[in-house]
Amino acid sequence: MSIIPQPVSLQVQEGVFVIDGETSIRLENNEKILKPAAQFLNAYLTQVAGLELPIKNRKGKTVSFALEKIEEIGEEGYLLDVTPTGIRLRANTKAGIVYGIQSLIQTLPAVRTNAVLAVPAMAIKDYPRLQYRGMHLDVSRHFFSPAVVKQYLDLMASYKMNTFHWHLVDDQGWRLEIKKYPRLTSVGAWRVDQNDKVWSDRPQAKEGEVPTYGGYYTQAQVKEIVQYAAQRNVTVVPEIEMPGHVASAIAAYPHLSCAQKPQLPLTGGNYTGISANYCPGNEEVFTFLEEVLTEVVALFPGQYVHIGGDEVDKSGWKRCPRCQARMASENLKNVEELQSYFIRRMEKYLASKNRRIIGWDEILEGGLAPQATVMSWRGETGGIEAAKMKHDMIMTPGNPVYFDHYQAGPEGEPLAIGGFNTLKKVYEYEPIPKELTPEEAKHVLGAQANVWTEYITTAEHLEYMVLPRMLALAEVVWSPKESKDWVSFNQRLQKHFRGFEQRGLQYSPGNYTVEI
Ligand code: TNX
Repeated sequence: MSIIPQPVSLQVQEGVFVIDGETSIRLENNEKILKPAAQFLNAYLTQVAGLELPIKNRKGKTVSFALEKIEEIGEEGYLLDVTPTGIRLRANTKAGIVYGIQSLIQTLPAVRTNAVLAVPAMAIKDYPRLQYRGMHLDVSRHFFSPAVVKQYLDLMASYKMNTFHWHLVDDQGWRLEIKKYPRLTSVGAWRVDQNDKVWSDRPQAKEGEVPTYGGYYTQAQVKEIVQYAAQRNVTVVPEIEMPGHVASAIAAYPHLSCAQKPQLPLTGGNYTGISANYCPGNEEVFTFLEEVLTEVVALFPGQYVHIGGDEVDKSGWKRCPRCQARMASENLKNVEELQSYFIRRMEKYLASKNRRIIGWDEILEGGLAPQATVMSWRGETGGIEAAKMKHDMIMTPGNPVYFDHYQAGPEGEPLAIGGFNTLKKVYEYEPIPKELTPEEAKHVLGAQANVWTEYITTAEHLEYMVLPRMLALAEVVWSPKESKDWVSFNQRLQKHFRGFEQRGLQYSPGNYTVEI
């Protein structure tokens, strides 16, 4: 059996169960909840075998689903029993059923064939180690269509990753339709670089240059994607960057920056300085963001909104009279505290909408907002500090879970941002730091890989950066720590590689062999 991530327990037994035209799906209870899961399985069977199993309460050859109270497997776990006479899948929730189906699917062909669908008899008991199993995607530096996003979600879901961090805002493009502020997408989603293949160091467009590259998601598309994700037990966390990394918003609405000057069109370049930041001295900025966030929370039902907070060049705030006035009136000692003031106001606003914030670890500087969850990217230090302060946190250290970094080479590899995160390094990653007491460790919600796309321009390149490293991360966050086994993982990986080939998915094949 080549299931990834490795289940908590799996016993292979004698014989097989054959799924064929005589097989039906039986919903033992909770029909309304379980029917979409049955349809999900059917969609796969149709794809690989042209089969659609009737969903009815028939005896005989059945794949049966039931929701039951089963203490030991928790919210997302499942029990999957395959015998020569039938398949039975049980869980506490629909999420568990969907994960059981994903494991079942991994025993079936990857593409349409004439092969008999023979599932080996087995008993699986399975549940995740960590509750936050994330994949991030930067759609600002390069835009990826809704179809590509859905494929990304499919890949995530196949490996039981449950949180999609959608980096919708950055300097190089605002990608989310906001009805109240149409220029965010009519202006902020487009840039001038004719050559969108590589990261450019050129922040300024020339007078008269015309934006031609970009794109954005309409609210209708976002709703569909959020629903698509939910069917696969994936929660979408939108990231609305602030107060920095927002040259796109400033290009659309220049009055939101301290300089308040009209901007040249956007480029794909690397932005610094006040033309990339909101002005924390300006009340209009807060009104703007509250109105934007009102539309955001209406689109994304998950509990979290990511408010960014990373890499803000705050030097301009020192020279901005309104920022100085704000600091005086709020009794703020420095610009770090000014950023903290900004984030706290946003946290308060989002709390009034029943949402919690996540921010990059810079939000620790100048004082952490009271309920904030910290995403630790500059190593693990920020995350450790947050956990010690009894704040939830998510581990996303650049080393080893930035998937925009090289995984092999660099010879023969596509141009990447630097760093060297091999498959083995990802596999060996341990997200719970030794420095934490068991009580503090409870604040480690999980881990996430970040995929920044300065150099990633196509769906194929994106697949290549994510496959197979995401599979290693999936095993890190799902499987019991004690069952980690690099050799077994590599053996199981081979079947997944064949599946990627059959589906025409790009992946990095050789990066691990040198290290075994
Ligand atoms: C830093 S990671 C950034 C991103 C870049 C990335 C490149 C983080 C919170 N900010 O804006 O894309 O480095 O690896």
